[in-house]
Amino acid sequence: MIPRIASFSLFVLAATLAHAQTPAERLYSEHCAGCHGDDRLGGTGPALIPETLKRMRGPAVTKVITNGRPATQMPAFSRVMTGDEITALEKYVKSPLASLPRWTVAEIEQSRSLAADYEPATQPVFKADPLNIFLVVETGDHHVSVLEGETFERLVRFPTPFAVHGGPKFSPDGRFVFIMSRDGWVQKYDLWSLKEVGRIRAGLNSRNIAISKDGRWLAVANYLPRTLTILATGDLAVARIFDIADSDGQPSRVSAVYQAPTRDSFILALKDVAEIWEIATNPNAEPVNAGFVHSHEKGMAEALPSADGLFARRRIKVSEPIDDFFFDPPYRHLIGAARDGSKGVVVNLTAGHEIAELPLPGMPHLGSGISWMRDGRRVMATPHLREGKLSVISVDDWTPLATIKTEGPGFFLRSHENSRYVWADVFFGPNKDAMHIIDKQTLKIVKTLRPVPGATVAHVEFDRYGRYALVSVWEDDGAVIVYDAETLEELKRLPMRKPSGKYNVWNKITFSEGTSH
Ligand code: DHE
Repeated sequence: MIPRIASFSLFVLAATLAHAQTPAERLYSEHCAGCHGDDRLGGTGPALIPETLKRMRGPAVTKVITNGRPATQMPAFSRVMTGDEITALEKYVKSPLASLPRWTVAEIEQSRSLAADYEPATQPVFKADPLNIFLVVETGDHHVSVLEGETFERLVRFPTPFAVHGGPKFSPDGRFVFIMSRDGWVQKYDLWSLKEVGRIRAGLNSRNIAISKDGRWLAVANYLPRTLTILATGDLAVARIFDIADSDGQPSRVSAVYQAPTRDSFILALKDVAEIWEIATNPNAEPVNAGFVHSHEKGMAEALPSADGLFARRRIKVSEPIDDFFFDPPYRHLIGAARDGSKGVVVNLTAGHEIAELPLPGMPHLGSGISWMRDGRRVMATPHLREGKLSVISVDDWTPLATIKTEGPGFFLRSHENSRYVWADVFFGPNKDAMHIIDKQTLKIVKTLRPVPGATVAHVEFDRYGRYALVSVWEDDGAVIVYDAETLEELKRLPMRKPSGKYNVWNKITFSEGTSH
């Protein structure tokens, strides 16, 4: 038996060792924690965790530590740290957190701030059609530019939280927009008064957001913690938090959340478990009667006050985890991608089970899928992240119809009801400067644009009438190029800081078939 005094010393030694900082942790505490948080979960600076940093590929993190970030408070550390220290620090911030962090309702509520100077306008403060304006996310310096849809004049340029990801979501009347960052911040912006309304940190590492059909609720899909946060859109207050776990209690990240307008529900893609969740956003939603389990069931998280009967949830069991969903226009079916990137799985949402499998090798990016009518049949197309091709599929019977060879793997596809063409980028590889224009009927590439040789050219958005197509030159000193969507001639070039997605209010609120939702 160990004498008491010795066991006490061993305890102290173990405790000391447990808290002894490595050199990299010491560097972090000394130089980074003040802005990025003791726990690396962010403060005035962004979270420094692999979930956030993995989108910075190659030596990007080393470069930021060494040189700082222009026009931000991030200083250059090249004079303060040696090269080896910077490498050790980079390794540390890219290492996983020791345990899964919590982010309670109280902490979320504490992060909520509403702008003191915000006054709602009674009409738009500009003359242009408020339903035809564009939002351009400029990831180079974390801003959004708001453009008129006729003249492409910039109405305003406002700062966003760090690293916006996914499409902003608009209230059904197009008046407000909600923007989410990878660090879980949700910003509400009034597109009539051109003023920020407020913001809240709904998660610690988040994927995307969806707004309910009636515009009252905003769902935030989180990786950290393993939750879905539902906010009231009016004042951004927390309405409900769901802990995400399958029926055996296995927790899961939420890959994405989508609005299913015809079903009055949110559909959740889960990363780690073989289930899809549907959450009703209206107590009278048709799916509520189709096997929903009420939300006070065991396993549901903190049940916060909200209107009775809201947010009833249904689990749809699938044979393996699937995510990255494409929905058919009536939202009766979805196709999800299997994890190994070899096939698509079709799920009938009404019946609540899988009905077909499609061979889709090369990692289909179904979230970018769009659909249109061809020879009297509805077809959908999806790019692939690992192969230079687009797959075209019949939505009537889920059979592959054609493969269109491209100059490399693409990320985004776009069209419009009034356009003859599909625009497909080549995001990856040496031909990232190419933009293919594809005839929707012949499925042939009719033109390949190369507006800035060598630069990444990606993501397209149309105006509400389908007359213009806006393309991003996805570089720090980049641009948005406005094309005539019929003649394919360049009309205007607007300088922008690494513009990524562009979003036309009308196309988004009407769920245009040419856009991803
Ligand atoms: Fe995205 C949308 C997932 C990497 C830019 N991306 C989406 C959506 C999902 C998704 C589920 C749909 C959400 C929505 O709009 O509501 N993205 C993923 C990934 O899993 C992936 C491959 C890895 C990851 O790191 O998360 C990924 N995405 C990227 C990027 O590296 C991109 C190019 C740059 C960036 O900003 O991080 C990128 N994703 C975008 C954009 C959209 C998007 C611009 C909105 C597209 C739209 O037109 O609606």
